Amino acid sequence: MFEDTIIAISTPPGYGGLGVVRLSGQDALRIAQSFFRPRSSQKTIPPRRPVLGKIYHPQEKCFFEEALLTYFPAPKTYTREDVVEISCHGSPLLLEEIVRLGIVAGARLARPGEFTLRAYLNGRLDILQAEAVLDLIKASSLQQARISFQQLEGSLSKTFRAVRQELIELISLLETNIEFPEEEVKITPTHIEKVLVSLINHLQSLIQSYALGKTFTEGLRLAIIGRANVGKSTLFNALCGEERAIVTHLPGTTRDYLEERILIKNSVFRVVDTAGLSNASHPAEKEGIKRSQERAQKAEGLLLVIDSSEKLTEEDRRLLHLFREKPKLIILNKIDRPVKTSPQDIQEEIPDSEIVSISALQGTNLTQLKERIHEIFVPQQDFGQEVILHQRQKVLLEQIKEGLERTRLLLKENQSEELLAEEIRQVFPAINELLGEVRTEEILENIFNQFCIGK
Ligand SMILES: Nc1nc2c(ncn2[C@@H]2O[C@H](COP(=O)(O)OP(=O)(O)OP(=O)(O)O)[C@@H](O)[C@H]2O)c(=O)[nH]1
Ligand SMILES: [Mg+2]
Repeated sequence: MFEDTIIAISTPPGYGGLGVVRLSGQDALRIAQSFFRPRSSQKTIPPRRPVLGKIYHPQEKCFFEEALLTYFPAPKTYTREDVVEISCHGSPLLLEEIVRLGIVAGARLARPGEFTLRAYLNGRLDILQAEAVLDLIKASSLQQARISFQQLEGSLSKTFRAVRQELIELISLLETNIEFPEEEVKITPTHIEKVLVSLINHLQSLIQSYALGKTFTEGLRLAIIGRANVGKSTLFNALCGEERAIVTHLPGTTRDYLEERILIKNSVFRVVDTAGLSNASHPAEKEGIKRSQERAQKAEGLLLVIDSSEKLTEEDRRLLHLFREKPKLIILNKIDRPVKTSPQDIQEEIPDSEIVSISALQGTNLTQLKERIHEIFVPQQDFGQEVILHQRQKVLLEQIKEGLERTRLLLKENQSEELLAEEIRQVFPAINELLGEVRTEEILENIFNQFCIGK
């Protein structure tokens, strides 16, 4: 429990019909009563019931606002501490004056996210639920709100705890073998392999769901790359439905990247136009190319544009082989002209590549292109409630999965059970961090600094 009592305006800045000031901490009620006078003659404030009253200014000795006060005694509150909510007119001046009176009476101004931080530190929410609070406030689609709400109710925490439980069981299986080597109960490597594979698949599905999660939140980033003059900016404009980027017949037109949000079948994408990746001479062009490469690196998917009216160049080939780990759609552009590079030519270079032929200039096959974008970059499976919305979670899940894959390799090499168990133990810090059970200042700061004051 914390010594001090915090106070903040919990409604957004600006004028509104209503505004709410919230206090949390052991002195919440005493502090509120220093400036709040109930209308009726009642002496005590009943819990969880709004009480009508007036705000009194002790220094100016006057009443200046009418308000409703609700007192929520600990521990059944958002922060598990005593909480008082004062709702009055949504005037920034009045609300700030109430906060000031609270501070005079001994409260401290809350930092961003501090109410939720207390809820977390007092064990009311785990870290995944705290993240879900933020997601819910910032939800950019109803789908995201639905998922965040389920996660706030603990769905994701339950999933991750189950994963941890399975790991613990796996270790105890291995330990049974270590302790009773000659018993009948001996667990076979096939069985261990089965448990490992099922866990790895589950983790893989969680990791993949991040791409779906992104299309509900800020949008999945797709970088349009390709050598100069192949029609990247023309395609970018066609996808955005407006003339956003400058197009000329000269190579090296785009020098800085541009980004736009587009919606395909309810999924949000952030399409990035980049500078043509080629040998540039002008310093601005060089810098543009460097930034383009960084953008491509950061993107979740790539749209690689190739000019089908020209023969494949060395540069095209290099780009085809670049970023092999990223999902990529190859776009053969300018099919309104005689074709010199066909889908077959690309398949010969990279078998099984995803290709679509278009004319960005004339708008040919754009609908088909959008459908392919959706198919390739948005995972099509149904993840149910298990959708990851945070990179933090994805990175930790990847670490856990890698650890299990190493364990699987050791199993294949017929290594001892001790070694396998040891390898699995290595992933526990990651899963505990995922659940917020190891606290580092850095994680807490990263998460709670994204909150607004008053939440
Ligand atoms: N015929 C034809 N011309 C096209 C097509 N798409 C783009 N172009 C033309 O190709 C030229 C280059 O187009 P941009 O969109 O500027 O190409 P870019 O890849 O962005 O070029 P940089 O920014 O210099 O890397 C322009 O003259 C476009 O009009 C197409 O589908 N067909
Ligand atoms: Mg361009």
